Amino acid sequence: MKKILLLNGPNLNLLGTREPEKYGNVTLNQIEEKLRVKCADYGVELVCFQSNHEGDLVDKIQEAKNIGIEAVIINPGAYTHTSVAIRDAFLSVQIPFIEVHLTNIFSREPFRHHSYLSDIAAGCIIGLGAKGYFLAAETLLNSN
Ligand code: CA2
Repeated sequence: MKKILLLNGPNLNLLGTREPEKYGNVTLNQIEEKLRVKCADYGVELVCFQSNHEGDLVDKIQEAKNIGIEAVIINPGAYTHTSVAIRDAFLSVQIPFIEVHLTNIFSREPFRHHSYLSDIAAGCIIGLGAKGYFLAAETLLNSN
């Protein structure tokens, strides 16, 4: 594994600044930096991208193929529950991805119980806070 893409969807740029009781008090920048260092320890480059716009996330997934990304860690935010476009992008590029959610979406409102991505994900890590991103990275870094 040489290159991993970390994707975060809408509102995750607010991490660590609002609703800490729900989403924790670590910022997205802090998560990205720690993950970058962890990946570098394994000689892997981590590419980070966050957007509040669905099409930007689709563009990044399409582009991933052309820049040699071998796996994706994604928290699609609210697009988890709505985005056929992000699902189709993953189906088209055929790059394995791990879906991460900070909160346990199954203990929240019923509309959060369905994900358009989970059935095509390599794995899902749900409800473990920011640790979920690190568990996803460790899994990829220790795979061949
Ligand atoms: O639990 C998760 O990681 C979610 O993907 C978070 C999304 C939510 O729509 C999904 O159902 C589950 C919401 C992200 C909002 O992020 C914020 C972070 C800090 C402050 C406010 C919002």
